Amino acid sequence: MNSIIRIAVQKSGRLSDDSLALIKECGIKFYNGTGKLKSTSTNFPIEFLFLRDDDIPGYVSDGVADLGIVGENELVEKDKDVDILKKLGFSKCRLSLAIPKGQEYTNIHYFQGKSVATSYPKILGDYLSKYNIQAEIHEISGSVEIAPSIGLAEGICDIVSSGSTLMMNGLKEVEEIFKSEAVLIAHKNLSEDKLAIVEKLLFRMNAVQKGKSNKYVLLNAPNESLEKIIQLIPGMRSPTILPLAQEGWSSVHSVISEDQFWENIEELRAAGAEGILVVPIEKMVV
Ligand code: PRT
Ligand code: ZN
Repeated sequence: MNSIIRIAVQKSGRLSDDSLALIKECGIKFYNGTGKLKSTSTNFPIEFLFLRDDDIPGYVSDGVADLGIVGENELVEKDKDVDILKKLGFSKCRLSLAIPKGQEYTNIHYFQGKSVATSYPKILGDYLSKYNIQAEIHEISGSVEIAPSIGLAEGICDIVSSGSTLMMNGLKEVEEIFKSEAVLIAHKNLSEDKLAIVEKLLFRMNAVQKGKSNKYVLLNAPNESLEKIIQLIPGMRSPTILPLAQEGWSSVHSVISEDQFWENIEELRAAGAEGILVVPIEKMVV
């Protein structure tokens, strides 16, 4: 029988859209109608399990799923033994300690003897014990941010992204204890057959990620500044140079990371580059 791998993705929530978009960008076709718990791709040997994110680390460590996409915060909290294959760059957030806005805060010793509400008792407990702080940890599964205002706890430890939930609840962030993003995880000891499929999937994911972080740049430049411009946008092997119809000018085509582009743009213009076009790249294999 031909091998197939099984990947666990969040059924509905903050990870779902980006997880499925990434898989689609890898050219993998599948149907995920609402309410479906399982689906199989029509053009790649992969099967999907749609689950709550809390269950994904456990399914992957047990081997019910071979792969999973989950937030690092959830993975570390669940403390399951799996391999992290790749950081995926989406669902970025941080796990932070917060206290009522009016309270004065100096350092982590503020929490000595205090009560803190959280859905992440393990990560918080490990962090506090690193600083030898004894605090009472109240584990609650949701709406952590209202705990101080209803008298359940003196502080909270919760996921923060924009910070607006904390602000709306009269809280201020005082310590960042963990940075998180979505990761691709794998069951330990996958068979050779399954590993070969995982390799193919990783190859595609890398091509998609590389494409996203790079741009195709086209610009016009006077021939005397070509040397300088080639230094600024060296490209994959080297840029393509094509003569313009106008004497003494060339069109330069190259690939550059988006960050690098913004860093070099002033120098490119100073060197005489004009008519600069920046075009997205769908996939990139180097
Ligand atoms: O139903 P299921 O159990 O699958 O989902 P869930 O409700 O447990 O998780 P979900 O979908 O809310 O989040 C999934 C993952 O997304 C988390 O484990 C994080 O890795 C990541 N993530 C990224 C976030 C946020 N950003 C986020 N902002 N998870 C939660 N939040 C919440 C946070 O709990 C707080 O209530 O958003 C609020 C804070 O946001 P800001 O922007 O106001 O600071
Ligand atoms: Zn959850």
